[in-house]
Amino acid sequence: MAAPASSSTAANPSTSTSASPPGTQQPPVAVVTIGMAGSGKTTFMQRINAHLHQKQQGGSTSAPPYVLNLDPAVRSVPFDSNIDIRDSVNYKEVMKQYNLGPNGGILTSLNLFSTKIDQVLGILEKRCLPKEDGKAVPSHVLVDTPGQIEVFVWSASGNILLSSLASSFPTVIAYVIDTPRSTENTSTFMSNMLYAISILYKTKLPMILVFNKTDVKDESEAVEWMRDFEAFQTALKKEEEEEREGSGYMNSLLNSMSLVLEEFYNALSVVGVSSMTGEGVDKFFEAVEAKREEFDKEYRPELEKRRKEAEQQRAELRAKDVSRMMKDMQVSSKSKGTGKYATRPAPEEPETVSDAEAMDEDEVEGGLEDPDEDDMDAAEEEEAWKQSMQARYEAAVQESQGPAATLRSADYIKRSQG
Ligand SMILES: Nc1nc2c(ncn2[C@@H]2O[C@H](COP(=O)(O)OP(=O)(O)OP(=O)(O)O)[C@@H](O)[C@H]2O)c(=O)[nH]1
Ligand SMILES: [Mg+2]
Repeated sequence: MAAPASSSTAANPSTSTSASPPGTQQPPVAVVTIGMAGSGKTTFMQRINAHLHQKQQGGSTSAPPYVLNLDPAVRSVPFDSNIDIRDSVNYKEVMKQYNLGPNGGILTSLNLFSTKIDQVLGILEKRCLPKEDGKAVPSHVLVDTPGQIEVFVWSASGNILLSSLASSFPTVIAYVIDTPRSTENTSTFMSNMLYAISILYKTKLPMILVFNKTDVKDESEAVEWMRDFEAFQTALKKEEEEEREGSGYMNSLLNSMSLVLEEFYNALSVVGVSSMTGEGVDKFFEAVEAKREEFDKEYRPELEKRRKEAEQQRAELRAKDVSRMMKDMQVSSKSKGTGKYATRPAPEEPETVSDAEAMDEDEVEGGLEDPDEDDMDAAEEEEAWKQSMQARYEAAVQESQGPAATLRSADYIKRSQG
């Protein structure tokens, strides 16, 4: 069992003190299965779900896994899911209503679902994060995704769903590969690896390569091609000789790729699994625990850094907005006759002739004023006006942030006016 998470987000109370026994307070790991169509994601989900249920019945202190199905197009899922995209979005209706094809339908369904991400996260956090009462929480949140990888990984909604999940839970990608299919030849293998890299870089989450269907063909050849550059070159040469076709440029490309990919392979965990027989599932969970630690050590600080940067950018934007608004208000106040251009009240209309005479006298008395003194007054008044407007604006902004902030800004206004 891995050590408890070393750091946690605000939404993650794993570090809070609680009466529950140590070890049960770890937040669950979210395992997101991604992979090409038919690679066996759903069957794999079913297998790991069954494995965790079995463990739980065997006396594990964790609650059963929490399961999410994000594939809107699947007819039936062979496991009980706690949250199912199909409960909130009808894929066929979406296709009909928006006049879309299958991929557009999946994309739009995901988009519609991602608008509810706050509710989904709310439920997940309520059900899965450790609480003060020490009630058992699941050790894993399992997520199944549609086979159209590009629709899930490259869409804005996929990004929202993944990053939201990763902001609350340590999140690991299980990239499921159809082993017999992908080791058919070197170019299929390389294409699959390139796809995995692009997902690794896009999601920036720890990844486990799950070579599935090992009951048909085991993962040893694939692992050899990854770990031993020469073995891959040998396989490539063999294919070249067998085909005797002029695929020269492809081979040299594959050759150079295999050299470049060494770095990438080092970042990955690799396991061979048969979702059919259950072989290798224990190894998979060992890899998940290792990746959970990696997430806490490397990915979470990076996520925090990105979040802080985004917050700072927002603050800077807000500051710019304030100064632009202050300028706007000055301009509009000039045209409305307030501010520096209206330091004196407009003269009242005389009601009687004697009033008019008295006003004339006043004007003569005050007619010649010291220009410097006049400027000083205007500058001071402008400054006071600016301060008061700034205070009012800040008060308005803070008002939306709660009563305590409003009290503080009310004080400030009093002080700046008094
Ligand atoms: N022999 C064998 N077949 C498997 C294994 N895992 C999955 N399959 C088969 O592969 C086919 C596809 O499996 P799914 O689990 O539906 O694959 P998927 O990736 O969820 O498919 P999409 O969601 O449509 O992308 C099915 O016929 C499964 O029975 C395995 O470990 N061994
Ligand atoms: Mg599936």
